[in-house]
Amino acid sequence: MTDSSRHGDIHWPNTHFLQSVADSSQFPDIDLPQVAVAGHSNVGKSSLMNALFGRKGLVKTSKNPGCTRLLNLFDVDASLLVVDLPGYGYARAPKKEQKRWIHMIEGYLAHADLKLVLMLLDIRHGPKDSDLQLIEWLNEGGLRWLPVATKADKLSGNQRSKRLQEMTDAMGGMLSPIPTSSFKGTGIDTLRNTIEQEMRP
Ligand SMILES: Nc1nc2c(ncn2[C@@H]2O[C@H](COP(=O)(O)OP(=O)(O)OP(=O)(O)O)[C@@H](O)[C@H]2O)c(=O)[nH]1
Ligand SMILES: [Mg+2]
Repeated sequence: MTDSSRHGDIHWPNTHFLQSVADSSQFPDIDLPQVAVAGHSNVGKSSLMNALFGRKGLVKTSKNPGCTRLLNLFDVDASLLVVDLPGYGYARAPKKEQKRWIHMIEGYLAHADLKLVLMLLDIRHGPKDSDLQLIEWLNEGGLRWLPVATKADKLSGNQRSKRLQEMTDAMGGMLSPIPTSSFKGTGIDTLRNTIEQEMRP
């Protein structure tokens, strides 16, 4: 059985939660390729991970922004480490707390042995200034990132294509977001396959 057929369309069944860490210094010594899931608070990071894993409640989600406050590590088939990051840009969080989050996210991104950052953008609103700042920061650091549009179910087909083009243009025209809906399952297989391709040496 090849790697791609083992993972591919069967929802990464052997996924489990490893641990939560407050910063990169607490990171366990794990020799697996890492994928980080980044994006604005409430953009749908944790929901997208549940969809990718095919497991509804594995990653905690919430309609209140700021649900994920630590780095949560998930092991996929003992061959991939997926890291759920706290969302940034949650305006109502105390300033001190916001700074702590940004510090934690950038500290992790700078030090982790990352293969890929999934940059999640709400198909209706993104990219916001804070997203563009992070993208610039990732580009400067030479980190590989891929845009993923979330909540595609919120728009009709026509609006969706229009927004995807606008998002592509706003990010410099090089990468177009993969449209996804964690609710409907749209784009989830495509994203899973894309991640696997990116992990190949
Ligand atoms: N319509 C729709 N809503 C979604 C989708 N994915 C997530 N949501 C909703 O968006 C809200 C936030 O989802 P989360 O997955 O917790 O978002 P998050 O980015 O992890 O949020 P933080 O941990 O606070 O940064 C919840 O109310 C979800 O139900 C989607 O595909 N479609
Ligand atoms: Mg979350």
